[in-house]
Formats: sequence, C-alpha cells, structure tokens
Amino acid sequence: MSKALLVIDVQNDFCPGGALAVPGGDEVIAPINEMMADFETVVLTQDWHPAGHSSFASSHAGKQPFETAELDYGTQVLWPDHCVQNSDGAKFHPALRVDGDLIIRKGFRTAIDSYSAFFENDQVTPTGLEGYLRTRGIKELTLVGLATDFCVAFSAMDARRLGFDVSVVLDACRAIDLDGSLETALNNMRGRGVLFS
Ligand code: VGL
Ligand code: ZN
Repeated sequence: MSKALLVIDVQNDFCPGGALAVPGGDEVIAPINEMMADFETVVLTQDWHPAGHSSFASSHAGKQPFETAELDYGTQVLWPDHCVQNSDGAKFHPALRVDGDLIIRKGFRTAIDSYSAFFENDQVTPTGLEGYLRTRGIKELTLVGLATDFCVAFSAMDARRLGFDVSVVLDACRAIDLDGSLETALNNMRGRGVLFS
C-alpha cells in the first residue's frame, strides 16, 4: 500500500515519429504495462504545453531547438514545439495501458517549464503530487518513462528532496542525451540516493 509507480510522459511526441522523439522511446511501453500490475497506486504524467510555450525555440526569435535561453527562473533548454495541449502528440502512446489512479499534467503555464512531476522549473511552484502521495500514505516511488535525463531525473531528484524512497528502472526509461545530459543526470540521481534497478 505504501508504494507507487510513477509513469513519466509516455506520449506520442516523445516516441519515434513524434516532435521530440526520444531514441527507442516506445520500447519502454511493454515493460511499463507489465509493471503496472504490481502497484496498487499508479500515477501517470503528461507534458501539457499551451501553444507558444516559453520552452519552445519557436517562441524565441533567432533561437533553434536545443539551444538555451535565460528565462526568469534560469537557463532553459529550448525544444521543438511538443506536447501541445489536446494535440495528437500530447496523447499517451496508444499502446500504453492508461489505467492509472491519477494523471498529472505539467508545463501548462506559458512562462515556466516543468520537467519534474513535483515542482515546475522554478523549483518552488508545486504540482500537487506531493500532497496526493502523502495523503495516500505512499513512501516509496518507482519511476519509469521518458526522458531519463530530463523529466524522469528531475522527478526523481525532487522526490528524494521530499524524503521519498526512490528507484528508477532504467530498462523502462530512455534518454534524450543532449551534450552528456544522461551521464550528468545519472550522477546527480546517484548522489541524491536514487536507486537504480
Ligand atoms: C521532456 C523535454 C521537454 C521530458 C519534456 O519529458 O523529459 N523533455 N519536455
Ligand atoms: Zn516539455
């Protein structure tokens, strides 16, 4: 009863053919579908941006995807337009079992991105997930999904900061790996006491 599975951003735009395709992104689906049966509580997240979101390169004159920009809360990687609210790209991949207890949508404020399922990228604006998990008595989290080095890692780091026990199942995650971001993310998670399985 005290364990939850957190399924991060298994959406069309992060799978092959999508706007921000993660290499092998769809390979996480089969293992995740199997794991769902082992957890009483399953939470899914969905990246959910308004058109013209500040994390899109297209919102910044002269910027290309994968460059960075300085926003009010710090340096932000700029992405191709992706996971626009109500678009096909924002839908869960059709092969994913979507029988979770809760779906958290994040990144819906134009001026601020949200990689983590717990806090937006300013590190202070909460999504409400912490309260949901605590009031359900959950202490241990298992994380899977996309992308290892962005939304999975940021969620895992925040979960540790909040005092949850956290493990990441790397076989059920895939990375974007931008300029060594995967290695950095793995080191950061390890340093915060995230377990890998
Ligand atoms: C993600 C980049 C932009 C992710 C979301 O799900 O890891 N990455 N938006
Ligand atoms: Zn996004």
